[in-house]
Amino acid sequence: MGHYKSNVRDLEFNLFEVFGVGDRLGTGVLAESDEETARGVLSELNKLAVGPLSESFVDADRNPPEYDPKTFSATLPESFKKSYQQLWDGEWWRLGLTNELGGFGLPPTVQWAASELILGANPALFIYLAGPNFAMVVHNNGTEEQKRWARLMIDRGWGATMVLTEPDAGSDVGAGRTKAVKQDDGSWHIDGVKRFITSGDQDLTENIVHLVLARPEGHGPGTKGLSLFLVPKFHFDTETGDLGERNGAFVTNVEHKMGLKVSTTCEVTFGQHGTPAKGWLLGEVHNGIAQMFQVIEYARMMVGTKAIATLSTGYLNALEYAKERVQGADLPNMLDKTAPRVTITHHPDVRRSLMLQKAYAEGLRAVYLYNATFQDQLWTREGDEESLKLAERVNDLLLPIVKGVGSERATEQLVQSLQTLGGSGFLQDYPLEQYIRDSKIDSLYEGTTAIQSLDFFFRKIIRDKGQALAFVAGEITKFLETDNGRLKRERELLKQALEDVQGILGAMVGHLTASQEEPRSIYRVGLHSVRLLMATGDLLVGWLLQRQAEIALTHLDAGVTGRDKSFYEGKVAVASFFAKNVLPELSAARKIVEAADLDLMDLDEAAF
Ligand code: ST9
Ligand code: FAD
Repeated sequence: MGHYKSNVRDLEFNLFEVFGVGDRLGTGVLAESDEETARGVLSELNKLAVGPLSESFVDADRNPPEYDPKTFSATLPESFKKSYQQLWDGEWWRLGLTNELGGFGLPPTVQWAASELILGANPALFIYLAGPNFAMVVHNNGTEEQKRWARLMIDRGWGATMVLTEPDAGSDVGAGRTKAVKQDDGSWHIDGVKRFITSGDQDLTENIVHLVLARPEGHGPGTKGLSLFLVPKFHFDTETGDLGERNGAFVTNVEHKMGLKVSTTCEVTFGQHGTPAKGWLLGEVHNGIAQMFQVIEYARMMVGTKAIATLSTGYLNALEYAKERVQGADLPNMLDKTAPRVTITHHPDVRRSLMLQKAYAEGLRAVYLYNATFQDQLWTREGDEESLKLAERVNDLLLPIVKGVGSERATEQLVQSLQTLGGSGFLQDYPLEQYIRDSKIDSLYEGTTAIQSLDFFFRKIIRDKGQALAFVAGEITKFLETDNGRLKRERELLKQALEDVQGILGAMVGHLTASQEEPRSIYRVGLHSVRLLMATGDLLVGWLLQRQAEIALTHLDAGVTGRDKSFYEGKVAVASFFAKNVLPELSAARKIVEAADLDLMDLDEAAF
């Protein structure tokens, strides 16, 4: 058996029982798919994920890519290339594409549910599949000529990268210095050094198209002065796609990393090795940062889903181990040295930890799929302009939660999954240590958690005038109003949690307003923005787990038996546990934010 433990049952429960995705299928752009198609996709992909895709997970970690500075090239391990080929041959790269570009005609909810299987089995495989999806962005923004290039990218299976970061421009993308100089033939010469570029080189695909942010000469500072250029590794015949000369974008280093080693992280040097790095302005318009954010939004959702996928397989591995491992006596018998030894699932602390892992794994899965329901609406374009605008806003609001909270909770809870295995968890015989190493990156790239929290507060709440947040809060309130006499205590706790998050937000808005008089007051926002992000994440997890529990109760009332009974009982238990053990912590968070002071900002750096 491979390392990967998927949870297709929970994916299907979310899709078809909680979010009613089946109702959308069969019409418009989804005309070709029905519930059976969607279930079939999950089932087929699951076979691949637990089998061939996860097979190279360990080998590719122990035998990471090799870099040859003489040829500026990176070579991936054979085992990994085999897994990639299977994914490619199965045409799974079509999953995220629109019908026009050869997609399967499935909505984003199903796409992301299916993606979880790849991301949990072997995340780097998914990341190397970026070509077709990035081609879609090229297609959506490109000139007629560039639309043809997008098709070549798809048809010929080229790789693609997103190129923003530089040594002095990480979170602060606008500090980028790479420049672009216009040529007489309409192309541009790119000049500069980018770092940390994922998939910058590999030997899986014949060509790579880099999507590069660079500053055209004479353009202003910051992100608004950046434009997006298409810079291929090899020039190509724009009719046939046949490869020509090498372009001047060279990988000049591949980083040695803590985890996710098979995903190459490259320094890419443009135009500094005797060959110009020719690029073409995307869509012939200077709108680089907005265009790049179309890629970033997809990638942030991907990163959050990756983290949650890893958390889920981590939990299921821990659970399997705990059910087998016999150690110690049951607590009531602790004084009886002859008492029978029990499996560790009998120990209260192990139960507590497993249930918390389950709560975040399943609750955050529900959060990312809830987010994807709004992407579904944008995908099908159903509803009037106003409801589409709202869907866009809510999607924007939820992305930093999926990315920021998903990655932080995954890191935290995967450490607990490892803990469940005791000393064995520390060994490479089990996948937990690699899960932790491979998923730590998720809170760093695509905008660190601090950046997600600032995006959440300033852009997604304040700039939005709280409209998207009010909608989600309204949905929670509606749920609370449909009291059916069950899980009463849990609902009360959820109501309190909603009030607490509103209290945290109210206090932060107060700090922001006060900054008009006293500019330093804005530090109070910065000191607590991550707390707000995490608290909102807990609120959403608590709410969605309770929504799931309601559905589970109706099945239990109807007398389901066997594995279904256990599944639904688990849903009720986890919602109740989370409400009683985690949601009350939001009241403390609220008190902390309400009492925010500036002591930390006043402190001399030397005192740290
Ligand atoms: C990276 C890559 O880390 C990591 C992994 C890559 C993996 C790629 C592979 C993907 C997988 C694909 C696979 C598909 C396979 C499918 C197969 C299926 C089987 N939303 O606030 P301002 C825009 S890459 C939208 O003033 P500053 C907006 O245009 C590196 N747009 O910002 C705005 O203008 P306006 C990632 C946004 O102060 C403009 O920016 N690096 C948003 O100038 C300026 O906004 C980072 O993420 C948004 N949320 O700059 C950097 N925010 O206001 C993190 C901004 O007029 N740093 N815009 O609308 C930040 O995000 C900073 O906040 C900053 C600040 C750079 C935006
Ligand atoms: P910094 O920006 O220097 O941040 C350091 C610390 O300061 C962080 O904790 C951060 O949260 C905090 N901080 C910084 N600014 C603020 C602020 N304003 N408010 C509060 N806190 C702040 N980039 C690409 O362009 N393409 C890629 O494909 C890509 N892939 C990557 C793959 C890997 C493995 C890695 C490690 C990085 C990758 N990156 C990529 C770069 C990645 O997006 C950046 O590392 C990330 O955005 C953070 O930038 P930085 O590392 O320079 O950290």
